[in-house]
Amino acid sequence: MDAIIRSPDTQRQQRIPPGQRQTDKWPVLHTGNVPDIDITKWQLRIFGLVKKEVTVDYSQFTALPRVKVFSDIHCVTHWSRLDNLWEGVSTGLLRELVDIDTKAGYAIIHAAPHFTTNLSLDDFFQSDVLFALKHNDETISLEHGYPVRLVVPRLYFWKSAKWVTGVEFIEKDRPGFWESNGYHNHGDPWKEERYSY
Ligand SMILES: Nc1nc2c(c(=O)[nH]1)N[C@H]1C(S)=C(S)[C@@H](COP(=O)(O)O)O[C@H]1N2
Ligand SMILES: [Mo]
Repeated sequence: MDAIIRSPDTQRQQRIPPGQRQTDKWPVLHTGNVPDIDITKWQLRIFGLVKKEVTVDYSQFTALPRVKVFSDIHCVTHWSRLDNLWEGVSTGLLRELVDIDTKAGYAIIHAAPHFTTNLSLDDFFQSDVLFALKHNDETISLEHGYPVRLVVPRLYFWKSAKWVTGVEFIEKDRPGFWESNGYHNHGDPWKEERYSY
């Protein structure tokens, strides 16, 4: 594995964005129930504006090359958790699995149970964005998104979908679950892009 990728927020002098408080705990937040995961049936489907869609199972996914990312978590509910070490598969690796249409501008992340979130391809393919399998050297727990959660360090944590099942490439932006329910479409914590009203 290559060197640890340091998310830019961890290099700031002042690491706590406006309106946030630091916590050492890691709260659990989501809509709906924690899903039942049968790892023998888990799949990641990469579809939409791609030449040929691809589905990988858990053993194929865990055999992909990995990266480590060091990042801070900023939740829109005002807590920030610093110094997280993630291990998993870089979103950039998807470009080797599928041929993405040049018309694609956005990615919709699909997750259990019936969760979605939207990202511009610019945000989705930042070098510190990954599909995490581990947090601080331990397998991600079920409540935090086992087997695979997206981690988007530069945006509020609701973009970091737990229990990921698919990535859909689309041309025009489409709000996801929280983005349709009052959260900001983008979610930059340094600009306090919290809500859309
Ligand atoms: N599948 C799924 N992922 C999700 C959510 C959800 O409701 N479903 N909620 C998001 C929100 S609002 C937050 S704040 C973070 C919380 O992650 P944590 O429970 O690991 O702290 O997960 C995000 N990912
Ligand atoms: Mo949240």
